[in-house]
Amino acid sequence: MSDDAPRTVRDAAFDVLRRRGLDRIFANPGSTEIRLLTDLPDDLDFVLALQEGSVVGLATGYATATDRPALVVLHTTAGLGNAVGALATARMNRAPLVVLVGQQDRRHLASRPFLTGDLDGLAGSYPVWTHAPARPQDVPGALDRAFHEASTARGPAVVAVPSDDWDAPVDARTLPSPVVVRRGRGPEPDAVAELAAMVSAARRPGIVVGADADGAATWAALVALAEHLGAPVWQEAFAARAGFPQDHPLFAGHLPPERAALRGVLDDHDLLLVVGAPVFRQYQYSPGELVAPGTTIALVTDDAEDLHHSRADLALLADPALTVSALTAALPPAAPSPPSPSPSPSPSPSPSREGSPRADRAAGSSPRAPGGPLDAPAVFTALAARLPPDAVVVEETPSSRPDLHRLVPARAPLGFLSAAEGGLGFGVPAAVGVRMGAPTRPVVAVVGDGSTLYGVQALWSAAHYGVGVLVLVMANGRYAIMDRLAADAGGKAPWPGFAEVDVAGLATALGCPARRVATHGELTDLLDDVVPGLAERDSPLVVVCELRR
Ligand SMILES: Cc1ncc(C[n+]2csc(CCOP(=O)(O)OP(=O)(O)O)c2C)c(N)n1
Ligand SMILES: [Mg+2]
Repeated sequence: MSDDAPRTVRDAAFDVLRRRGLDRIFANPGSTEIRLLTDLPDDLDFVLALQEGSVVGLATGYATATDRPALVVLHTTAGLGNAVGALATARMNRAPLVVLVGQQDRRHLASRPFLTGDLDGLAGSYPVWTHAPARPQDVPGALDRAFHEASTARGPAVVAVPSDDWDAPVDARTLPSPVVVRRGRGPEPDAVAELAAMVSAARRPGIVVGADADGAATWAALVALAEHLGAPVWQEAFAARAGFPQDHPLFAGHLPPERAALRGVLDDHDLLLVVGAPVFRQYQYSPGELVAPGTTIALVTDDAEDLHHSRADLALLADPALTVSALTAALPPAAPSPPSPSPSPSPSPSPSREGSPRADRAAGSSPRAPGGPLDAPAVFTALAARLPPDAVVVEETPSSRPDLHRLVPARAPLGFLSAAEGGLGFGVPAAVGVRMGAPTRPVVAVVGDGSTLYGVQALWSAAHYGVGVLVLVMANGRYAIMDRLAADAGGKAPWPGFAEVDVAGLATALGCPARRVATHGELTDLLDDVVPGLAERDSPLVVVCELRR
């Protein structure tokens, strides 16, 4: 060991963090992390959130926007326990996180002191890796491995570190982990040929894209393929991200999350090529097959979990962009007059079906009286008319999500983001984290009033750290979607509304500027004022849209 070797486990751990670009610590601190966090070196940023769901939500947004692992520090059982729902979302959203959880001092863990954490298994199977280093000297290597685990499996990797480990001397510089990792991602040529034969044989192929197709390279590859085939492109139901430019003429809308409707939308097609999505994401159960008999399904995904539970005739586990590009190159040249991109309103499905957004989009844009009351379509139409194409819309507005999909198309990669499994409390913190990670992109969170309350502390972080995110709160004073589900079930909901909750007041109390708008004119005036400056904003703004009740 040379003279300049790190002296302590803490020094060596910081070197690992620096080397891996984990230079921003999203945290809520406790006594078990004091030795780690006190006198943090200047080149490591600390970002406080006031509850662990928001800590992890911020980090998830940040990791998503930067496309790199983000670092989270949580406080033993209480911190990790509070964070579990958000860690599950990070896993489902494929957000790589290195999660360091503080533990009591090793030297008396056996006698179960105050703040001992029974951490093993606390987050269930949601982490991609969970580890308690055997010795203090193993901590730096464990953090390096957590970085690799999080990157490869795309989810949270959890390392529990006892509080006394940080001061222990290090005994070696060489970590038991690779310095550089290059992941093989491309498809096998034979597999591409097999897929190309299947696609060429199809009379009328359709394409379904999912959250794992979100990225510039995959979008470009899918546009080229869709145009080559003249095939319509649907977005998977309840997607966390957009897999295709939703203003493209071949975009056919969002698939319904239920089998009978799904069969109706897709029944024209003898082949479905699914890219970066499970086959198919369902919500409410309905009986029957996913697709009509005789429909062939090919799946291209780099997510083994999705692949393993997907119904498919052929599945390729490989990078979607590389595979789709290779597929297009392997297809015969397009016919001289291919089916041209369908003119508006929609390619194949009839306007009454899900999957034909543009007709509805047009309907939603009818002029509104300036003094007229607000409803969700009015808010989304006004927003869509003003948003620049590179805007990021973070969604958590359960009863009006379909309206948002119809009226606000994602026009750039990362143009749309939501929680993949529907756990509320993601929207506000994730939007703040996205804006931290993509500081030049306009970021708008569109959140229900109930949803806002699950992650409301993140507004303090946004205000404190000068994060210029716009949060549009759809204030209907209740859990509208839950009320609707209870009514559909033919019964009476026992939960009350919460119209007296003053979300703008809460935001202000957290140090976050807030406004209320109740008419169309108030909304459009405010959006005209705020949206053009979104890319440059350095403070958050909450706009509570008081919807007609
Ligand atoms: C953490 C969590 N708790 C509860 C739920 C169940 N849930 C789904 S939607 C919803 C109500 C959302 O209310 P709000 O954000 O006001 O949207 P609205 O339905 O009014 O559009 C609830 C409680 C959930 N998805 N996640
Ligand atoms: Mg509501």
